[in-house]
Amino acid sequence: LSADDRQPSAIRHETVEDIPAQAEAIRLLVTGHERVAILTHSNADADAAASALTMRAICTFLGRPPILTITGDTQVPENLMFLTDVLVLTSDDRALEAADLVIYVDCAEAGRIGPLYGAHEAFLKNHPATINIDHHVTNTRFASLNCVIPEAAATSEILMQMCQHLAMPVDASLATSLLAGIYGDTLGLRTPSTTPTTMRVSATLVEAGANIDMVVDWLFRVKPWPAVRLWAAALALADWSGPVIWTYIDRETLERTGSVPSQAEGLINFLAGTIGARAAALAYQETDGWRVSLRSVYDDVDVAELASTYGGGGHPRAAGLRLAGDQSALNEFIKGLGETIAQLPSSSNGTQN
Ligand SMILES: [Mn+2]
Repeated sequence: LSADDRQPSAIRHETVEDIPAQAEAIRLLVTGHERVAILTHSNADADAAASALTMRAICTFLGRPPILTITGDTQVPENLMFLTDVLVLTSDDRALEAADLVIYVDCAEAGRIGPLYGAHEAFLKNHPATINIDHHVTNTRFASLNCVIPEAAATSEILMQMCQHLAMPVDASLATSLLAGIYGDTLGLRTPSTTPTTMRVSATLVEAGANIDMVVDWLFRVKPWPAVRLWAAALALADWSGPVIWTYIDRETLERTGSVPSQAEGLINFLAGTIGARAAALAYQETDGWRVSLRSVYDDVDVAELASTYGGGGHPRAAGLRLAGDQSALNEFIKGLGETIAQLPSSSNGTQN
């Protein structure tokens, strides 16, 4: 496969060079409407939360304070509580259908907003004015205005550049949120997705007063005791399927350890660093099946492509999918995944991360 075959959508996405024109188009759309709703994905991470908060600040700056800023979750994860104004993120969607402009941030597809997509599917699908700002290469370009920049390491990286083009002041607390968004998606500027632009934008945020200590503490160091117990339980179940190292978190484990799925954040990257692994998988049990996260260790394993054969998506080295069924369905999927990856040729330039 050529690079183009592997990423057929890359050609028609936007680039960093498009940001000034995109910022202007977004300004016109926002000021041309009265009731803006901002949506980000469920299982909100730092980039999702920071992007939603920043988009809210942009709309407010443009004279259109949003009627609501929604994440599909019922509660904001504890480790994101340090973000200023994070509690404006709500799962209360009662006012959603009053919105005349709907803005999605950090969502590869509209359905990523979680269960509330199903609850408002007709409204969202047929909405005449929608904006989609994202950095996932698998983005389905579902909105009337799409700003999808896969070369950006985080949606927060795109939004900071938007703020600059809109001449919007970014104070220290918003800068801290944006830096948290970038640090969250790049593990502190350490992933291969980190570019010189990512670093320049981060530097600008530090100049604006972003608190690096606070971001690093809350994203990478501080954790509650139930998270430690969850890691212990999940690591005790870690196993191999060919060159894939994997584990799972079922509902019983969450109950016994008093933890929530977001507390497993970082676990899959920890597993993926195991010598001998070409990929890692972490499955979370949900009410009707499993949500499976995939990471690849080598450039020659494209987990976004593997995930897309199961209706999922993501980045070449970090992707996810949903699986119906019980433990045996998961075991069967993992067995097949191990066999598939074992058959992929190893490239000579594959480097272990
Ligand atoms: Mn992101």
